Amino acid sequence: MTSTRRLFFAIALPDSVRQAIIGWRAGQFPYEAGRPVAAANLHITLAFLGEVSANKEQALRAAAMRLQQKPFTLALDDCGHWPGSGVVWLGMKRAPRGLLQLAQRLRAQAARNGCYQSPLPFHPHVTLLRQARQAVALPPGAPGWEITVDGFSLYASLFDNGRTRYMLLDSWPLAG
Ligand code: 3AM
Repeated sequence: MTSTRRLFFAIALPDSVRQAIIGWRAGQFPYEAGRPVAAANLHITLAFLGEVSANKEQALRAAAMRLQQKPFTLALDDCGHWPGSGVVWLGMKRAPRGLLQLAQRLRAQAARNGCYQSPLPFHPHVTLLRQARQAVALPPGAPGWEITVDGFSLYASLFDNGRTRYMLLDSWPLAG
């Protein structure tokens, strides 16, 4: 039996922004709104890869290394709720072209390597709360934290002691 890991490509958020987000979140949402995602787990998913074998992981890493793209900035200035998936999220009123391009390239590579990719449109976001299936009073916007994205990362999603934990495996710079 070959072992697999549950992997995804994502943008890591700077520690200062993660801390600012959890401070803001604590003041915006009551306890019963949903289960807060741990500060260490806040990220923007670019491409979910699913259960990946070591061979496939190697191919995906090689593709990530070949990817050439310039850094870009984004502003987390929007907030919303998807009751179906029970997710309250932080996002962007206007996602920068660089972000959409990066995700599109990684998702195309993932699909080429046999990782199923959802046909639903890509909505870049940071998941703030999970299990938020009831109506949630949303703030009118979000403070608009600006982030310079000069790289992207590969994470493994682990489940231990009843908790999901994301382990950073590798990062690649954006330059080109
Ligand atoms: O970035 P967020 O939190 O929205 O929901 C999972 C998380 O997304 C998502 O991948 C990210 C890292 O775990 N995810 C989990 N299973 C998935 C699936 N089958 C999935 N995304 C798409 N298809």
